[in-house]
Amino acid sequence: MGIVNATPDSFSDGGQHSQRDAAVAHAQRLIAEGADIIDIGGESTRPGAQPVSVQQELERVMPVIEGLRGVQVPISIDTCKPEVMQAAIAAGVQMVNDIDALQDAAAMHAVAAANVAVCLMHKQGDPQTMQAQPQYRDVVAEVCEFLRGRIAAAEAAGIARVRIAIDPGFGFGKTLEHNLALLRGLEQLAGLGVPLLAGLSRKSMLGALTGQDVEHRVHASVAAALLAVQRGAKIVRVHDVGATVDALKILNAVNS
Ligand code: 7PJ
Repeated sequence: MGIVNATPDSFSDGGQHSQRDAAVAHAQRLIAEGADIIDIGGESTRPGAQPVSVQQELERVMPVIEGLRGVQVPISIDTCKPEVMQAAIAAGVQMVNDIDALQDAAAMHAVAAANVAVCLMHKQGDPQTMQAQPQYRDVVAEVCEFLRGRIAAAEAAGIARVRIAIDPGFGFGKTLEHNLALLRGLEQLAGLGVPLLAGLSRKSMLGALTGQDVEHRVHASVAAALLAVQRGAKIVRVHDVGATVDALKILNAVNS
């Protein structure tokens, strides 16, 4: 899954792809490099980021979605807003990536009413405050229980299991130790029986481990993606698609 940020204040792109044409061109490049899904987001969820309005988010993402009409891979919309989900679904996106795991009833309804896939992600707290003091008794068990509950809620709302993926939400209300525990324990999450998505690309935990700033985390990101796939992740959400695809080709060759 290749990341396309349609935000002026994104985690890692520094607003570089905030213009529609740049974002569309970037997505096309990621597809050429081997991305199987393109994930478009219009609200930065970096720690401390401020929320944006529905209108603002629509203005950022819809032109990019429309600019990618006809591409050969499914498009995912990274949003927790039901209005944005609905508009994106109407424009043809095939997946909703909700860092709020459809806890908003209207979001649950928007996905249930459409025939799209969904990624349910765990987080503790909200982007504004989540990194203040994350606490868990047993982070793997708690994330597992949360995701099990969200799968059940989605199924109860009429979303078939085959449409659901889950994600532990690396960096979303987690310390470095929590993130490492989740990566070590990923197989337990993979055991929940739906495809597991892992998003580690360029995240601050990789900066903490390597001392590299966000522009220089490609190698660490590729290593993290490889480790996640080795532990059962079926989808990796990454910025550096070409490098990750090469690494996964080696892993697949060794495993097959
Ligand atoms: C994730 C995400 C993630 C899913 C972001 C960033 C922060 N969606 N959206 N999983 N992270 N499913 O890319 O660094 O880890 S935004």
